[in-house]
Amino acid sequence: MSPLTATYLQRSSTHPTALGRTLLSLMSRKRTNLCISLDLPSPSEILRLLDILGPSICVAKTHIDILPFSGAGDIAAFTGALAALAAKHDFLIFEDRKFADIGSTVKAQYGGGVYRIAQWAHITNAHTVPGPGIIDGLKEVAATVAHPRALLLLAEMSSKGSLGGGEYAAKTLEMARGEKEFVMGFIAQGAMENREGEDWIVMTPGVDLGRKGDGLGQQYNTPERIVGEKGSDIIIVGRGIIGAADPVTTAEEYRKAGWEAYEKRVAGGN
Ligand code: 5BU
Repeated sequence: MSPLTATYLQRSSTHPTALGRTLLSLMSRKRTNLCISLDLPSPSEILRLLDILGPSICVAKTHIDILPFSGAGDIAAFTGALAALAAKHDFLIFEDRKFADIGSTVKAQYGGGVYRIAQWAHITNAHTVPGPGIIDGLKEVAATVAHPRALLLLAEMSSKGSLGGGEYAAKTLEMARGEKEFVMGFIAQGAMENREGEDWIVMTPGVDLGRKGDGLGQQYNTPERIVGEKGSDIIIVGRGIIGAADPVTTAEEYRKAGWEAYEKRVAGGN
């Protein structure tokens, strides 16, 4: 059955990556394909929001390097609290790091520095500009961590004038095909080609129920278009929710919109 018409539950028993199976299963259980993007300057505000938004989301996306930590102790306290919330509310953590260097350098960046991303982020992502060595470098670090880790490759970005998509996305797909146990899927604006036995989980940023853009190149589409028509699996929403007067009610609106688009899509295949 095609991943476009199979349910998340069906895919949760067959997905090639351990983390993909975990993710699809919790999405099905919680009835959510919403990833919240927590682009806020305050670690305590992020934790506060996550505790109330936790039931509505499948993934929490961070940009750890926009936070004003004063030392390694602060960072460890924050990532420890993130992990506790992920366990409490049953969601995964995705550090949107967008690695973009040679294998040897990304290995040091993913495993080391002050952030030690591989220790606490279930999922991270990478550009494919450097070629397949970037995947090898990240994979070596992931293999040293006790828990499953997965990578998303950036095939296509949401922003205006992006150089991704088209031939770039096709070449990115070829790179992923050699790495089915670590590469869980893609960041793209819609489904990628799935050959027999493949099941790429696609996460899509640039989602908003009202606005079309942000004046700085971001371009928005609705959950219906992204999940229903274009076949993506997970919507990533930032300012649409964290900028709203009532983030909990608004997150539920996005969760419902994303979920209904998914249900319609899988029903269409039967
Ligand atoms: P927004 O507030 O919903 O526009 O936030 C979108 C988030 O997704 C933000 O953290 C971006 O860094 C991230 N993003 C994106 O907008 N577009 C992309 O193609 C990729 C990431 Br990859």
